Parts: sequence; C-alpha cells; structure tokens
Amino acid sequence: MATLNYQELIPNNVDLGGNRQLQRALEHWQPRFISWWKELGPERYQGADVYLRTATSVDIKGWATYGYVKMPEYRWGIFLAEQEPDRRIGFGDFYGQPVWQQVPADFRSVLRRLIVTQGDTEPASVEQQRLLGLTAPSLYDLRNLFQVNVEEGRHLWAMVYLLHAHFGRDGREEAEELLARHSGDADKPRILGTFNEPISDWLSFFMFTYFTDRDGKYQLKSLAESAFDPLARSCRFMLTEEAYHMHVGENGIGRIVRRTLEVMKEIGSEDPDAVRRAGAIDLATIQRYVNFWFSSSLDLFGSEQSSNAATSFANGIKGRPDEATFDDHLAIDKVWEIDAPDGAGGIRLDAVPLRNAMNEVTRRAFIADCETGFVRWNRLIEKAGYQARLSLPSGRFRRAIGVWANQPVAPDGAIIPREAWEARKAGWLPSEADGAFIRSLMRQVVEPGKVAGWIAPPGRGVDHLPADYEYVKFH
Ligand code: BYC
Ligand code: FE
Ligand code: FE
Repeated sequence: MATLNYQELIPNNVDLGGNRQLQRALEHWQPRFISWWKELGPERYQGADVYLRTATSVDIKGWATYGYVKMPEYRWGIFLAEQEPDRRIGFGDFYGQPVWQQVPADFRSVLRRLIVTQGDTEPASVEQQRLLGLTAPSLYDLRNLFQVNVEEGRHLWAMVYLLHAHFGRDGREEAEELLARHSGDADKPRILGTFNEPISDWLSFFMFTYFTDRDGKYQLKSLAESAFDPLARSCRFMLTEEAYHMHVGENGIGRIVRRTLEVMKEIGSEDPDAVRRAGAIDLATIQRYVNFWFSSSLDLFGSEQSSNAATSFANGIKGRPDEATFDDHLAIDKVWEIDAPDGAGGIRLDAVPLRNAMNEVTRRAFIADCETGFVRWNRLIEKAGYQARLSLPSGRFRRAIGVWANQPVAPDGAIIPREAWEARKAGWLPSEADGAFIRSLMRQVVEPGKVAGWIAPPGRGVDHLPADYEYVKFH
C-alpha cells in the first residue's frame, strides 16, 4: 500500500506521522469515510469548486485557511487545542488531580459511549442535509451548507481519532459503526432522536443549525471540561468551528424574518395566507418550526434526573458547560429543583441532588443562549411596526425524553387535556400543508448575487468577500 503523506492528506497536530499503528488504523478507515461521503454526503456537487475554510493548524493563522476545494479532497484534519501545562481535573470526586492522558480502565466503556454518541451526530447531520444543495436559495447559502457539512465531517474524524488512538479494537469497530448507522434508517438509525428527523427544506436547515448545533455547543463545552485530556482538547477545538454553524442558523432565520416583514409591508397585510401568496413565509409558520426544532433539541440533553449524568460528573468525565464559572465544583450537598407532572393534571417540584440534575443544568444554559436570536428577530418585527413576536415554547412542550415526555403541554407550559392537545397541535407544530408550502418555495438559485424570493440577501459575504462572490464554481 502506498504510504500516505499524513501531514498533507490529514493535517494534524497529533504526530500522526510518528505513530505507525494509528496510521494503519486510519489508513483502513479513510477510504471507507470517503466512500460514505460520496454516497451520503452532499448530492451532485462533489466535483464543484467550493470556497471553503479548512483548518490546517490550531493557531490563529492556520485554523481558518480559505480557498477553493472540491469537497472529496477537503483536508479533514485532526486537531486538539494546545495542551495546557499541568492541567487539573476541574470538578467531581477527583477535583484537583492531574488530568488523564490515557483512558482509565474503569471509565473505558462510559468514555467510549460518550465519544461514540458525540461522533454519531456529526455524519448524521451530513446525511440529513444531503439534498439541500439542490434547492439552495443562493450561491452564498450553498457554500455555507457545504462549509457546515465538511466541518461536521471533520468532527467525525476528531472522534474517530480518539476511538482509534485510545480504544483499541473496540474503538476501531465503533469507528466502522459510525459509518454504518444512517439517519432515518429503520434498521440502523442514528443514536439520538433529532438526528433521524428529515431536514428537507432550508427553513428546517436554519432551525437545525440554530438549535441543534447549539446543543452541540453545550455538549462540547461539557466534554471540554473532561478529565480525559485528549477529549477535552478535541472538543475545545471543535467549538471554534461550531460558532459559525450557529451563525448560519441565526443569520438564516433573521434573513427569512426580514423578507417576510418586507412582504407584509408591500402587501399591507399580516394575514398568513396573503403572505404566502406573495411568496414569503408567514411568521406563524416560522413559529411552528421553532416549536418543532427547539423541543426536539431539548431532548438531546437527556433526562432531568440522570444517574448517568451524576456518575459522569462524579468521575470527572463530563462537567458543566463553563465549569470554571461555578463556585462549587463538587456539587455534593446541593439540590436542584425540577418541575414534573404530578399525575393529577398539576405540576410538582422535586428537589433532586445536583449531580443527578446536571443534564437539566446544561439544558437551562442552552435555553438561555437560545434567547439571543429571538431578541434580534423581535427587534426587526417591532421596528417594522408589527405586534407579533417569535418566542421559545416552554421546555415542557412536546418532549419525548425525560419527565415531560408525551405529556399534553401547551407551548406556554400549561398541562391541558389530551383531546385539547390533539385538537390544537396543528396550530403549534408544522403540518403536512406547512411542509408542502415550504417545499414549494424551495427552488434553486445559483446565479452569483441572486437570492430566492422567500429570504433576504445576506448582509455581507464570507472571508471579507462580497455577498455576490462566486462561492461555488460548477464545471
Ligand atoms: N434521543 O440518563 P439519560 C452535535 C438516551 S449535538 C435518543 O437521560 P444521559 C451536533 C441516552 O443515550 C451534541 N436517546 O441521558 C449538532 C441513554 O441511553 P443508554 C451531541 C436519548 O446519558 C448538530 C438513555 O436515553 N453530543 O454535536 O445522561 C450537527 C438514558 O439517558 C436521547 C452529545 O450528545 C435522545 N434525545 O445523557 C452535528 C454528547 N436522550 O446509554 C453535531 C455525548 C437521551 O442508556 N452524549 N437518550 O442506552 C451525552 O453526553 C449523553 O449521551 C446525552 C444523554 C446527553 C445524549
Ligand atoms: Fe459538529
Ligand atoms: Fe456543527
């Protein structure tokens, strides 16, 4: 077998060139990854030149190198954030002890499970988004989609590296499985619920990057605290890329709202049907998509009370996001109040030992972060002179995981009779008709500088280039 030039092919700062065994493992996996990418990655545009950001090193100069690349030739690198000298465990029972460079035997299976769960989401999202290029609203958006896709591919590489480097044969098997499960597959689905939901239109794509990539941010922040230093460093570097994914979502939703407001002005009506007839997406429909993707993403944090979470915290495996900002890193004698249905139509408060409530602590931080976009979008609506507002539904609404799973709860958080929920859900969640309408708007626009009629043009371009730049060159 030809020897690969690893620094060229797989830019890395993990001394891949000096580790024969790891090289062999990745040599075996790499062609499988490429055939997966060609089969289940972005449809049709594998031969196009895309103006992409590639990480070639972790320093300021190298982490965002821009240029035209054909996606299958993207240099999926393996990068860990710089090692912090004398880093100590920041929480849990081993607080203050040196971090681990190797996996402790006792924590092998739990660490593997977390890395596999994290790794599974990355290719899942690429699969979910594979057809979106065919209906991109502009060349700029097409490029952004592909940027997100290749970086999720790199995040998969990041987790596969950890599996290959630290988990021996089991790790190699898990790495294969990451390419064998597929989003939405009835027999071999992806692990977590949201990653099996279809993303068949761009409104869903922007909701997904706004809400679900933000789950990624909070999970990566928690794992970035891990006592297993290679995992922590890997997640810290991934976070630098994640920020852009959420920006794509926030900016995309903002541009849709902007266009909707323009159309409302033009036609002098807020009536959803009139807005739709004029080719824009009415605010009520945007709200229903918010309700769907926000509630789905909340489930990704797991149950409010979780012994998995407590054990992972105790053992230093998974911390809280921004652990350093808390006063007490042991979290032993504290409780956290969690609301739960009392079984008689009311709501009761449970005092849960804090360690068992870590999923909820993280979910609360996520919810607060989700608000930022709404402030911005509502300001646009207010400035345009309309009373309507977009908002996050209650965290109890349409949950499938945890104490609120399958409870008939209205978006305002009130428990309502099940018949009322069934009768009203069409107003709260995207219906078949909503989906059909949104899909009817999805027509590809790829002339540089032109944008589909349902979304406002981007305010600015990428990498200081103009918005009408030829970000993707077809041949
Ligand atoms: N769907 O004790 P529990 C990203 C399972 S996104 C299906 O309540 P735990 C990205 C759970 O696995 C970030 N199953 O929860 C974004 C467990 O099963 P097992 C991804 C679910 O373990 C966009 C059982 O229910 N990273 O990066 O405390 C594009 C009981 O669980 C769900 C991570 O998730 C669900 N929603 O916490 C690209 C980090 N929720 O093990 C990428 C790693 C729970 O008993 N994962 N279950 O068979 C974790 O930290 C934890 O596994 C979870 C769950 C937070 C997911
Ligand atoms: Fe990712
Ligand atoms: Fe992401």
